[in-house]
Amino acid sequence: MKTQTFAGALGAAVLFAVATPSLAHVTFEPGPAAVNSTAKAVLRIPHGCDGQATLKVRVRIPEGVIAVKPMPKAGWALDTAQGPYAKPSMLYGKPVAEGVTEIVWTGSLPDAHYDEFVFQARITDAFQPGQTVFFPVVQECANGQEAWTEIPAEGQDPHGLKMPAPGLKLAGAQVAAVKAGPLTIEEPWSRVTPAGAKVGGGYLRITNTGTQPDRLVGGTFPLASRVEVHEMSMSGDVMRMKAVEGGLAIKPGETVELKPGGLHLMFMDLKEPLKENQTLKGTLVFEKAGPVEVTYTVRGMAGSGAAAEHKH
Ligand SMILES: [Cu+2]
Repeated sequence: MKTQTFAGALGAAVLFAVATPSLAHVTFEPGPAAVNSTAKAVLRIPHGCDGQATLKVRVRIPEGVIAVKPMPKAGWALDTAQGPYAKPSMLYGKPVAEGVTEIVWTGSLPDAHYDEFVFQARITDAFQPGQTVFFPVVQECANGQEAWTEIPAEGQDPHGLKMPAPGLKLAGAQVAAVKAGPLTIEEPWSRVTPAGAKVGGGYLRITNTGTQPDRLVGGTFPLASRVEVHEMSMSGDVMRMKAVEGGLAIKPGETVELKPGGLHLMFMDLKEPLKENQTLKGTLVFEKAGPVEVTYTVRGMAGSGAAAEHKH
């Protein structure tokens, strides 16, 4: 079925990809991916090989990535190579010793066009949170190839590479819950903001394990002039947000979740945009528990919670 092995394609690519002008790279669309979870990978092919149409897109699956399912594409033949993994992984309590090692889409994509190739894959704990998983990709054209197969060494800046393999960035490690007296604060996060945006959102969970109520009355955020607690409310048919008067009550035994589309913190007068994977230390101020330091992780637009943005 296949005309050439991946290794053969790589060898040939060394000969062909010499005088390729530097163009937009083959990359993955940013999206949520994490250790021990299934990621949807959307590979973006922005151009052909030196003006020629792309006839094949080959994606090599790295060790530690299992349960791969490519999405069929109209007009493209889909083929996979299967093989044993160097090290079996556990999936739902069962060892998985083999699976897809390469995906090949065969069709035609003119150089002037752009397209996306999709697969889902489970990222095992062979990877660390915060790491990038690189998938070497070869574009084959009638008379040449583009081999996006360079993987940066640890600590090396991938921007220095000529033909970098596209990578899926894994979410960082979960920050441990913060305790402040009877209050537990979990998973503080924020979201990337577009350039020029004046406000950002802050999300987290607060649980009151004590016997007395407390109130979240404010906080600080390093890039904002002030922090407000907002709630959403309907005004006619329009969802609006407004500051919670007198602070947010956290009753004994209650967990209050601040999330997109609901109660949230609003970081006002942002001095600069929030960037993906940034971590920012801020504080929450409670009436009784006082100020508590929390670290926000900035997630991408597709980050968890984006789906909750729809209006109820
Ligand atoms: Cu708001």
